Amino acid sequence: MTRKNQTLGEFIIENQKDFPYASGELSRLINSIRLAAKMVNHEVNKAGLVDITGAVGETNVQGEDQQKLDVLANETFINTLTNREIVCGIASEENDEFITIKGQKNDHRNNYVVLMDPLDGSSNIDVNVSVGTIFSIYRRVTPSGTPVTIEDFLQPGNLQVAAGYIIYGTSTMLVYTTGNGVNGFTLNPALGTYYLSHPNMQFPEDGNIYSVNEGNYVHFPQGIKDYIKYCQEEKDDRPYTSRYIGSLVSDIHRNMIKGGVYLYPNTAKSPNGKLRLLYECNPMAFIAEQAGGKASDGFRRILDIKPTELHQRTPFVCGSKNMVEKVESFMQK
Ligand code: AHM
Ligand code: MG
Repeated sequence: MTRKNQTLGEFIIENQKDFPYASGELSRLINSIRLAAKMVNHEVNKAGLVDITGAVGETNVQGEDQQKLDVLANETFINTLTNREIVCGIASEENDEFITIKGQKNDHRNNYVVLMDPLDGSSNIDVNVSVGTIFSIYRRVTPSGTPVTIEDFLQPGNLQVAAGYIIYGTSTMLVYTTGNGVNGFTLNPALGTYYLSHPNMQFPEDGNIYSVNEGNYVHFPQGIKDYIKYCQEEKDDRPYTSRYIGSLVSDIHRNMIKGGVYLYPNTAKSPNGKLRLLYECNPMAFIAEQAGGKASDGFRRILDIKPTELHQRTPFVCGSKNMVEKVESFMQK
C-alpha cells in the first residue's frame, strides 16, 4: 500500500510483512543502504567544490591524499554495512575478492549477501553528469554460522531477494524492488528524507528511445547493426530517437520512465561485452522485469544465467518489453 507523503522509512516498515522471510533483517539492510546512499550523495554533490575528483594517490591543495569518489563510495557502503553487522558478505565491483563478515556478536549468522557497484559511470563525475549506485541482495546458500563462500555470491539473478539503484542526478532517487513491484523515492536534501515519488514504476511496453554507444558500431554483431538501422529507418513511428548518457543507471532510469531500450553488446574486442553480470546486469534485470520490462543477453534471459565468476561480463539488452524482443529477433536471424 502506498500513500501521499510517505517516507522511505515508513514504506519499509509498512511493507515489511511482504518481504521474503519477514524477520526484519532485510528491512534493516535496506535502511543501511539508504543511509550510505545519503553519505555518498553528500560527497557526489560537492565533487565540483572540493579537490576530491583527482586520481588516487594525488595530493590536494591542503596536502591531503585525494581519494577518488568511486573508492570513497565503495568504502562508505562497505563500512556502513560492516559496522551494522547486517550482512554476512559483500562483493563489490571495486574489489577483486568478496569480503567475509563475521560480526562481533553473531559469528557469521546474518542471512544476506550484498553485491554492488558503488559508483557506476564514475567517469561522468568530472563533467557533472549523473552517476549511480547499484545493489543486489541474496540469501546465503551455505549454512548459517559458517563463513560465506563463493557459492553464496555465484547465484543466478532469479534468486535475488531485492535489488535497487540510487541515481545521483538533478535530484537523488533511490529505486528498489523486493520482488513486489518497483518503487522510487526522491531525497529531500534539506531534510535528509526520501519520499515516495514514483510508486509502482512501469516500463512502457513500447518506446522510441534506443541507448547504445554508436561509436562502437563497426564492432557490433550483425544483429545489433541491423537493429540500429531499423531504429533509424523512416517508416511507421520511426526513426526512433537516440539517447545515450554513458551512465547505466541514468540511461535505464530515463528509459523506464519514457520507454526505450538500452544496449551494451559484445564486440570483437570484448566478446562478453563490458557490463558485469553480478553488479550491474542482474540487479537492473530484476528491476526491469518487476517493472514490466525485459532484460536479455540477446538470446537468453539475464536472470537465468548461472554465474561462474564474480566479475563475469555479459552483453546486455534491457528495457521496454517489445523493444527487447525486437532486438532478440534481429540477433536470432
Ligand atoms: P563502470 O562500471 O566502469 O563505470 O562502467 C559502466 C558504465 C555504464 O554506466 C555505462 O553504461 C557504460 O559503462 C558506458 O560505457 P562506454 O563508455 O563504453 O559506452
Ligand atoms: Mg559499473
